[in-house]
Amino acid sequence: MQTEDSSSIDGRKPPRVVALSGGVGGAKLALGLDTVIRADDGRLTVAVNTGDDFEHLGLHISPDLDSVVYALAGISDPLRGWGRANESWNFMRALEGLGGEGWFSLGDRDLALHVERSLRLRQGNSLSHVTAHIAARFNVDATIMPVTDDPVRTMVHTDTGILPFQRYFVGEQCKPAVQGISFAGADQARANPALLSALADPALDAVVLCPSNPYLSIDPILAIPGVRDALRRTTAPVIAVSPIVHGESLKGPTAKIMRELGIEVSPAAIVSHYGDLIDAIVVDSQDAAEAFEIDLPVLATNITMHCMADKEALAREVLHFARTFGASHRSTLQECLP
Ligand code: FO1
Repeated sequence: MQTEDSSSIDGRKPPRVVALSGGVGGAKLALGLDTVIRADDGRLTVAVNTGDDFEHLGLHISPDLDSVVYALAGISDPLRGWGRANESWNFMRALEGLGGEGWFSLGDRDLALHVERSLRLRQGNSLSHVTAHIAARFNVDATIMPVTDDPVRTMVHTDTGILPFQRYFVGEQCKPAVQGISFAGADQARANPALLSALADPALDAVVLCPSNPYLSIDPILAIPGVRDALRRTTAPVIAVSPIVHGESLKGPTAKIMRELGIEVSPAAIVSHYGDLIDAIVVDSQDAAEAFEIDLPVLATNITMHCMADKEALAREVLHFARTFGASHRSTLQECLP
């Protein structure tokens, strides 16, 4: 069992970290973690939500995987967060000129990735394999993997009916009121064995739940059989970074969805949503006064990542936080597991 003195975070030995992430918001922290961990010769594994994936124009689109890959490759669009920087839109214009579907925008450079991925999948390669190939082509060091190679599709139950995720998110701009969320295929999906083995690694230093939407982006990961159990059994501290700051979302519709589902919009509600899966939470300094409501170790710091320095600073703080309480807290929990 690890002790604080032998911890590998803060440069004593190369840190090993697993991050669970959705798309744009999670990718920001994943980039900070990657930069900090690489500087220490450590190893980052990012397991990414695939509930947003869909077939579009005959192509397999994996938006969250792509947001993470592009971010870690340093080529993501800095304003949109999704897709590539310096993008051109000739394909979309040409498609619309033909009367084709224009509601989901595929940039020319981005399109190349979807074509190549779809081809490789059709040739029988797994999504993990194809993702690893793409990440390598972009010189990404971190291991980026889909949480499963099997199809899982997030379905948003709204006041206007049940919508596939991208129809709700992009097509309807998240306007319909959410009444529930389900993950088609999750029950039958097999968790990525590489994720399970990374979580079972006794040398793992931390598991970070990125500040992605817990309901739309992290829950589809947790819905895959075996993932919750692996999180409960990992010897590393599991730390969530709050997606809520001062009653609003860091990014996207998290706060809106919480309100629609009748959930108080606060970091404390995020803690109760994750329940016994997490050992600690990182909240924004603006929510520091709420820490007393949370029955877990809380770090209050600046979690709004506006620039690269913010991303790295938050990553450093999360990893330091993991070291300061992690090992002893986790070993106590392990003694309680059957
Ligand atoms: N988001 C949008 O709001 N509009 C789009 O047209 C759009 C296209 C798109 C294409 C490729 C891709 O990888 C992502 C794209 N996204 C778009 C983002 C994506 O829908 C969401 O950010 C995620 O699914 C939520 O995490």
